[in-house]
Amino acid sequence: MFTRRNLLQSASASVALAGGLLPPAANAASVTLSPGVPAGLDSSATMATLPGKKPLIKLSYRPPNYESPLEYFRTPITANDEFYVRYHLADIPDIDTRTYKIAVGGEGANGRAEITFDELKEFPAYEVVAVNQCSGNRRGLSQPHVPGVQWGYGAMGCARWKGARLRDVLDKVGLKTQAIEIAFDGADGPVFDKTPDFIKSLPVWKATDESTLIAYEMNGGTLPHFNGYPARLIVPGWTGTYWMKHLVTINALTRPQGGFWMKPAYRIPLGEFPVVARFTTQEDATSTPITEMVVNSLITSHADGAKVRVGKITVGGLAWDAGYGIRTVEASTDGGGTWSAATLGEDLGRYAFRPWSFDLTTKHGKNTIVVKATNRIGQTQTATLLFNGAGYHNNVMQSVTLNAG
Ligand SMILES: Nc1nc2c(c(=O)[nH]1)N[C@H]1C(S)=C(S)[C@@H](COP(=O)(O)O)O[C@H]1N2
Ligand SMILES: [Mo]
Repeated sequence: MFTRRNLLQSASASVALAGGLLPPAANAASVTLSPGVPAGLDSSATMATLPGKKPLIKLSYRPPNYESPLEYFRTPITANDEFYVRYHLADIPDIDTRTYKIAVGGEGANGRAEITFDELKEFPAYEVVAVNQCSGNRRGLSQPHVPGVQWGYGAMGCARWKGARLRDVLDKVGLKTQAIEIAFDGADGPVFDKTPDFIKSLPVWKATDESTLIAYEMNGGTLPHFNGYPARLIVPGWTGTYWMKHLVTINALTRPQGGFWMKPAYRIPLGEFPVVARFTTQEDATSTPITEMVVNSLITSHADGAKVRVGKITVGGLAWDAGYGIRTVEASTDGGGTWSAATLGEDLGRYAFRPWSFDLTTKHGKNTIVVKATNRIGQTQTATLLFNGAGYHNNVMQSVTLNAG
């Protein structure tokens, strides 16, 4: 069990290991679990099955946080029942589409509207294949460790989403010129009063992008309960935190949304990461909300330590970025000394997982393969972690060691 106490102990132990040179957010004195994460967080990952899902790696039960195992990433589309689940709040209602409504308004809107599920489906429908990745994917690999859900590699998935454009829905009420952000709330709520409700906002430019959807279909089926049934926001290119599930409220704002989940939560140090998309109305002197994903890749054909034969084998996996598009995936079998291009697979769109494969000849014993992706604007993965106190944006090049024999 991972209790508050041993989390604090492990945090102070890593402070000691690092000689106290940690950024303030990771200091033992300031370590608190995010309000959505209960004290009973389970550090020993176990496979568990939520209703309607295949087994996933359970990291916490209340709220439910379950990641997908490596085997579910052998295809560029993640099946609905294999898709990861991330919640901050434990009270997740069962929604009846006959009574479900989305309320649209706010002081930055010219009017108000209530949109029923049937009305949502009457808007022109659009589809996008897009990766939904939690900002904290791979947080559990952060050295030194940081508090929060200890995700491995599987807090991500890619699906074909279908729904109405958010901008068409906003057109129903009309935006005032003073509108700067659009804020979203879902039907889930906190179990304890002290946990702030999960409210997120987007800058108007991203909210009204043609690819930002309110989706009611995922891979041709309804959304699974745990992935936002009956409708959720799809924000291609941006991390999962903005992809509001069980969407029930949309408010146009003339001032920055001031809730906990916009600040201090989900922030990165200003200027640390090479991201293009800015959320200027939320920036302060030292931090910015996390926005778009950094370029990344994952070897999914083999787990680290897998047994393979001596001779020709094919290693494969996925690459993705914020939607600039993957230009190359390269692999190295000499620890990064020399790199060879992998073959890119099917292109399902610029926001999708891009499959790749790489042929190599193994020698008897240990064979280590490192992979890195580069996108069309020249961004690539880092060799070492760009540390931040929340464990976001981990795109360290991954390596696996295969045992040939
Ligand atoms: N209503 C609601 N929507 C939410 C959240 C939440 O806690 N409640 N978590 C967000 C976060 S942080 C992530 S990473 C994604 C995860 O989407 P998934 O659970 O469908 O995989 O949902 C987002 N939308
Ligand atoms: Mo997330």
